Amino acid sequence: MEYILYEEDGAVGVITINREKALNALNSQVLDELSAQLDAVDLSKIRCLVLTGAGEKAFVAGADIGEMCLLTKAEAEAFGKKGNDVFRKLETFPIPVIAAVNGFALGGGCEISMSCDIRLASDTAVFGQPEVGLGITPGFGGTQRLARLVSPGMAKQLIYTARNIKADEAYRIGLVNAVISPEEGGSSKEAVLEAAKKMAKGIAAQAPIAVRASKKAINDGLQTDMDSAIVIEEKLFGSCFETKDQGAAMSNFLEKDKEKKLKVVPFVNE
Ligand code: DAK
Repeated sequence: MEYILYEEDGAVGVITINREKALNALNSQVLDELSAQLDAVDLSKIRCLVLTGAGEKAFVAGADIGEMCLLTKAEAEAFGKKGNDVFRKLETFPIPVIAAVNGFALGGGCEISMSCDIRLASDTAVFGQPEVGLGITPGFGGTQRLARLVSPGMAKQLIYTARNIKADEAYRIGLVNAVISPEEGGSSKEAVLEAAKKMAKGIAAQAPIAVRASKKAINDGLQTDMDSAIVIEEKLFGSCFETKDQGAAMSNFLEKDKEKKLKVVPFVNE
């Protein structure tokens, strides 16, 4: 692959969008390669993903404006669908995905971060939906995910004004889970990547089927009314009682032997 890097650290996979010269802007090739990389993740081994951008300056500076500039209506719709399909693949990916947002996350960059389960921002991160300044609407789900993630009023303000916001404001409005500052003199990008990997390892240490079921319950439940959502949770909760992890973890808790009680459960993927 030309624009996607992938490495594994134990049960954590790290995907890097690697088009630094164009601030990791999303062209068709990046989107195709990202989709192929997601398909190639070994889910029997990997329990959490981290998504980041190459370099210090940008996570993703948006969809590729050069590629979009001359699109016809039909081509624009096809480009929008290509992005939306990949973003939806990320959003519904069986295991959690953490965005380590190192720098600019504009337009499609903000949108791809919102397709991830959790966003950690470097202290240098900048978020925004500048599309109306380019004569278009957000096209990779921004009108929908931003309104759901923050609030309709705040999403409208950000989208209508095309104003960029810094990491601390993104945190204040609930767009990111945390802002990570480096040690004095350290790299902001390294700090956010390390924090994301650390969180990913913590997630990977939990019962994997229970984590996957929790993601599915939250995602599916948010698409429906509360009565139906609770049934979705009940079914997924019930399914955990067919796993070895549930039996082992609860028995360990009930063990009288303190040593054994505190022992980390070697969760299996079944
Ligand atoms: N696309 C293509 N190239 C980009 C880019 C982008 N979004 N952002 C940056 N680059 C390139 C620059 O052209 C430059 O390339 P060279 O000139 O060196 O060849 C290189 O990256 C470095 O950028 P700058 O020289 O501009 O760097 P600065 O530090 O001066 O400025 C910046 C950094 C992030 C403030 C600036 O690059 C910038 O404003 N970039 C554009 C940000 C932006 O507007 N992003 C939103 C794009 S719109 C849809 C599907 C999707 C979308 C919409 C509809 N459908 C089809 C339905 C999504 C739209 C968007 O994402």
